[in-house]
Amino acid sequence: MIRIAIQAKGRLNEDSTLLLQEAGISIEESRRKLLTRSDDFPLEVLYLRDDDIPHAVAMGVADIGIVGYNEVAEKQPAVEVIERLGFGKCRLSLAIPKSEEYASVKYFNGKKVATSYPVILADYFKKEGIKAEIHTIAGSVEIAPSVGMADAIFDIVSSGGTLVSNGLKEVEKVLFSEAVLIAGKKLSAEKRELLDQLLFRIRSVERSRGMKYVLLNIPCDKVPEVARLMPGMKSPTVLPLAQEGWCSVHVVMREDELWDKIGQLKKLGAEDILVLALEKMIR
Ligand code: PRT
Ligand code: ZN
Repeated sequence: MIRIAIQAKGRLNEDSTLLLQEAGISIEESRRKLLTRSDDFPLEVLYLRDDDIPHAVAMGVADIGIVGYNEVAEKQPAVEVIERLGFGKCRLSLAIPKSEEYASVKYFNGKKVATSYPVILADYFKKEGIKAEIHTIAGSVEIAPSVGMADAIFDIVSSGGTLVSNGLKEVEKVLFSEAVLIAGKKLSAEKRELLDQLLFRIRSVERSRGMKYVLLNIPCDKVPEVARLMPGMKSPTVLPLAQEGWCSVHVVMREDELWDKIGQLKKLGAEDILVLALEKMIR
């Protein structure tokens, strides 16, 4: 049995649950408690606040966890970062009132900066040789300058909308973050084995992200050119159509590359291009 800690409520909860589900591990919503067992994998899910996850994993209360990298960087728990998970993307940035002039990070010398991430910020200022006052607050960091509590803030930014609506501008991007899978450093051999199985499944899901299964019809004499354009995983699957001289080509490819290639495919005479969702790529 392996125990994973995920966020109980908040921005990472839905994507964390979805990732487990896509990896074939279902947790019934109706049975959701603080601790829930999955029916189809020897896994328990512990629902916690994101702030508590790094420590819970370091202490062995949970064996593994899904949490924002920003929390790991701030709390510096004794855990291993096993895998970046590609969701919950954001950055930790310095922001100042938009009317202020800004030339370089030296701006922050002698300034008072409000944040919930004092460790990361102190590290950054030290590296940059800046002497500033760090004022730690738990929430609503973005209003600190307008109420006279600080000159600047250091906070999480994703779209930037919150900064704009508080009359602030982003001037330094300090740390890029996304959800990560973390693990305790002293897992038993049995738990390691389960972690490896879980990781194998997660990677198969991740590999299929942004990938599509594409089918198209093409005159058979054009197949070699299509194969050059879209090599697929090994090479495309080619099947004859009932209509003589025509073939069906099947290939797995990145969706963003597909749009670049549609024009060339059309020129080669491709017809009836079908783009299907891909759930998993197991290697
Ligand atoms: O209750 P609990 O303590 O578990 O949750 P929480 O409220 O502390 O965290 P939550 O759910 O807000 O965020 C969890 C994790 O999501 C964070 O630790 C980050 O790793 C990640 N994440 C991704 C974000 C954002 N994007 C984000 N935009 N966390 C917070 N924000 C906030 C930010 O603080 C700011 O107030 O959203 C605002 C900025 O958003 P924009 O889009 O206006 O720039
Ligand atoms: Zn939190």
